[in-house]
This record gives sequence, structure tokens and C-alpha cells, in this order.
Amino acid sequence: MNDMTDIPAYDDGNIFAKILRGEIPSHKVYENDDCIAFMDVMPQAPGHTLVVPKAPSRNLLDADNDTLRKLLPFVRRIARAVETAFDADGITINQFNEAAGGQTVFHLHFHVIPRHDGVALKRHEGGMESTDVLEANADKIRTALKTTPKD
Ligand code: DGP
Repeated sequence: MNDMTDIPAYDDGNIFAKILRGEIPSHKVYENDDCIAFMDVMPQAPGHTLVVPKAPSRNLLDADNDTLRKLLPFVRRIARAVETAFDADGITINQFNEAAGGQTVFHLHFHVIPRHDGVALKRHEGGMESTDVLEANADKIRTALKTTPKD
């Protein structure tokens, strides 16, 4: 157990920890010393991106303040680029805590999902997208990041 909360301790066998260690591939969009953004393999809409802090925490409940301080500006930067890349009308940010809260991968992450008026999201953890589509979408966001304000 984590001494700050009554949630279980962080387990570094989770899939995002493996991506961070380079043990499994991802369609990386951008990273800095503290955070990384890559495509969700089961997108709820084209351009669905995950933002993950590199420091280990299970979710928002056990994350330290330093991690959170670095994370939110990064989330916003990616959200702005996703909005530009997909000409979105809005952005949905989702963040789930524990299984009862909808979390399936137990390393803190934010979902950044472009939205268009009148278009419903696909189911959370629905079908896998093809590598070609994920890479093309990652590339759109990488391009948009070149003209997106950092702060
Ligand atoms: P959640 O923990 O409920 O916030 O959802 C985890 C998300 O991670 C879900 O939208 C699907 C995605 N996902 C699961 N496995 C992988 C993977 O191996 N690579 C990537 N890029 N995304 C994954």
C-alpha cells in the first residue's frame, strides 16, 4: 500500500512503464525530461493521445506535487497541438483512477481526445487502430507542435 492513500503501491510491470523503458514500441508524439505523449492504440476518436509523466505514480491519488506541476502544462501543450492537427471543435481530457474509476493501466495518464460537433466518442478501450493510421495521426500532431505555443 502507498503511505499517502489506501490505494495499492505502484507496480512497474504496467504497459506504460514498459513504453517508458523502451521495452515496447509506441507512436511517440513528443517528450521532454518529465513527460511523454504517444498515441492511444485504442482511440476513441482519431488523434486520441495519451500524456504520461515519466515519474512513477499509479494515478492522480498517489502522484507527488512536483509531478503534477510539470504535467498539466504538458497536457495543455499537447491539447493545443491536437486541436490544431485535427481541426477540432473541442478537446475532451479524461483521467481515470482505480478500476472502479475506469482505469485499466496503472501508471498516471491523461487522455487528450479531439472532438467535433455532433460526433460521439467511440467506446473506451474499443478496437485497436492500425499502425499506419496511428503513425499518420502522430505525424499530424508533431507537425502542429512546431507552431503551438509552449506556455
Ligand atoms: P485507462 O487506464 O482506462 O485510462 O486506459 C488506458 C488506455 O491505454 C486505453 O485507452 C487503451 C490504451 N492502451 C492500452 N494498452 C496500450 C498500449 O500497449 N499502447 C498504447 N499506446 N496504448 C495502450
